[in-house]
Amino acid sequence: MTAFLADPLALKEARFDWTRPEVEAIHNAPFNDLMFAAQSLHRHVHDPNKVQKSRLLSIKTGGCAEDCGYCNQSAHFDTGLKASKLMDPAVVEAKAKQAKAGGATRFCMGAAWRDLKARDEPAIIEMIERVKALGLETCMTLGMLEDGQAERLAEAGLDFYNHNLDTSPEYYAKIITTRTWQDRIDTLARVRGAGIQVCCGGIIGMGETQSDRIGLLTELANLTPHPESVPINHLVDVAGTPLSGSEPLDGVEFVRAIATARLIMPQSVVRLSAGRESMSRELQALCFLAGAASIFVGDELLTTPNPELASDGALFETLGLEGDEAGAARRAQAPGA
Ligand code: SAM
Ligand code: DTB
Ligand code: SF4
Repeated sequence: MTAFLADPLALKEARFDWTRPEVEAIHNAPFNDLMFAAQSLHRHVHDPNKVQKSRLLSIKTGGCAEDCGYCNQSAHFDTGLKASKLMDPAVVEAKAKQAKAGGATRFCMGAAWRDLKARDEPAIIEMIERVKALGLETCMTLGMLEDGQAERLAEAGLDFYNHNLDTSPEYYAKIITTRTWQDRIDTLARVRGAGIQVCCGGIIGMGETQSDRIGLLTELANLTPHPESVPINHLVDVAGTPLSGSEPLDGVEFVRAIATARLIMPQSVVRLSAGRESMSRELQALCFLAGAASIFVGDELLTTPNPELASDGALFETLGLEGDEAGAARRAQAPGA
């Protein structure tokens, strides 16, 4: 057995110098060893029966200038999606209230933008203030940020900014050509510099190799400090996008990615994000066992379907899971508080 898995609790001290062969040794360990280690570390650092319910809202849909090969919202592909303008902050607040009433403790707002424009900042700031005032943990994903913008979002009270690395550095250029890997790193540095917590993960099931998945996980784990939040998405297949028709990833391989993320970023909240609509209950249960501690609830992600609230309620009941109100309250305080 790889030495890392023989003593998983030793991994609770975060490291930022992971090599690919080390991450590969964890990822490809015998499945039972990997799962036992991931769950052992998970329950040592996190509450094993708490899974946060998060809710997404598309605050500006479609017509995006970027060409991310997986995305329903890119103007480069004909997916039949109806584009819309930036939502009114009062409408966003009403949606956030509904989300809270449905049990969500985190509200994630996403805009189909390449970057945040100065003219949209006042509305964005008002959204953050209104949602924050409801007592929800707030997250936004608005594309690239310039100097000064992250500071203004932080001042408005934003808890998290989501900006994903998406895939390995080698596979990246096959998925997106309109912005570089370095652009993403620069935006992440601005978010971190402004004191906003970082939400950064990726998508798997895009036809990448196992080595790409290990590469993505290694890059995430070498961000210093680690992202506080690590969404692991499975590709949602959208007809009309270049990645439509990709072979869905084997479930065991998906769970290995979650368990590896859990072990190499011990304090982070690993989130089982997009793609649950096509996962069995048993596969999702394995993801929780591997250390996933959040899901998106509600019947829509940003623009694609997600399981009904009632079926997730039944899943929580079957597995004896509870929401994570205390964790959300803690994370909604300023970082380091
Ligand atoms: N436009 C902004 C950006 O890309 O930075 C924010 C919104 S974008 C939809 C946020 C993330 O959602 C992407 O980085 C990607 O990881 C994820 N995503 C988008 N479409 C997806 C799909 N079809 N399946 C899985 N994840 C997807
Ligand atoms: C993330 O990593 N997953 C969420 C969130 N960040 C913004 C987005 C998933 C989008 C799935 C495709 C859609 O519904 O358009
Ligand atoms: Fe635009 Fe974001 Fe979709 Fe890329 S992922 S096309 S940046 S909305």
